Amino acid sequence: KEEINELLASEDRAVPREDPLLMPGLFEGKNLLMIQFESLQQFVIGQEVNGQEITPTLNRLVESGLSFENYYPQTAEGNSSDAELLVFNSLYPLKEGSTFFRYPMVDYPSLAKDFKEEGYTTTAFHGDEGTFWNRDAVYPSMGFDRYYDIDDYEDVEEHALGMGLSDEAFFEQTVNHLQELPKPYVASLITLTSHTPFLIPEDEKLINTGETKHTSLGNYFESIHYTDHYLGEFLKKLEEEGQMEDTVVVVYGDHNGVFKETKSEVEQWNGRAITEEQWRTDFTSVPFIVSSTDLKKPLHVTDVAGQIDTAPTLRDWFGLPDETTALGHNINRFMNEDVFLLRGDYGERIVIGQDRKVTDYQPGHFETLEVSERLIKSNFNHLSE
Ligand code: GP9
Repeated sequence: KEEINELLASEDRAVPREDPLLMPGLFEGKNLLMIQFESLQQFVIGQEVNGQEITPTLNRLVESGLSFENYYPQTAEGNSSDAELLVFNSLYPLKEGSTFFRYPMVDYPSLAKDFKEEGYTTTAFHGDEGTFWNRDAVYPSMGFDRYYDIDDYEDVEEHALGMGLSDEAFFEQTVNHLQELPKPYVASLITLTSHTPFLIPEDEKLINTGETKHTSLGNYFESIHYTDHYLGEFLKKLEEEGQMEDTVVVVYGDHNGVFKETKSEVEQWNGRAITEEQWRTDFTSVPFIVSSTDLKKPLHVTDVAGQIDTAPTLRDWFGLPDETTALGHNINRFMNEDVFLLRGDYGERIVIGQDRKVTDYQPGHFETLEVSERLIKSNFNHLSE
């Protein structure tokens, strides 16, 4: 433990803020809905294609809530499951393979467990097989009482789309499951339809992407718009049921969906050339948006943050004790001077500073992640049956 603490201290690059972003404990006792939006990237937020908003629902949430513009994914070979690992446990993923498969039953320092201690119901929802990414084995270790996977949803064949259940059916039926949960609850919803290769059937497309139609980028826009639309319907339903007063909604992207191969299409769409550095800083961040009736005015944060910072920050906003191990920083009270990024697709370590410039770039460098591996291994004492 001492060794880990020393390593953590040597990696500390945070500076205290003069004032917290939000009043600590502002959301105490509220339900928390965490929505992990498949392949969602920041560069589509507030943007249009062929004269139409790509993400109208998310744009409205940004206009009324708190949003980060420079929140970076730090996932590795475990892709979406690494995002869950990072966000809920403030641990970096392992450098090789999937953490969820290699360490399914360790005592994760999970946010869900802290909520449970406060009497919350903890539940996860996803429209894929329970075994995918070993989630059915890992979720209990992360403190989730119940995992609703595709087998818990109805008319699955009729609503199959892409890798599993369509997000339309997922959101529609999850509303009913949420109604049954004892409150307060923390619920993790993992969306699926906007997964590569982003193919939405012609009769289910909800946007005409004009000149980008039938390109990789156009397909990406169509599938992001699809999920954004049904997220909007979902939120509307919760609103009608009067659930929003007591619920904080957090939407974040898990990892990138548009990679450098598609850079020329992105350049054509937004009409300007993009340098390598601009690509790394401006086209690899993912949204992190918080919506709550407790937020009386919009707050748009440009500080650099990573998925690793999510759990300690949420603990502060929900007034949970600050005793759980976290490799990230509480962004409510500290600012990162820089953030380590691990990109699974190129295996590179990128450091982006507060000035949003790349301060360090090392292909295939994973040294900082050793801290996580040691931390996870040290938890083997707590292996359950
Ligand atoms: C699978 C889904 C997608 O259940 O979460 O995972 P990904 O392929 O993006 O890691």
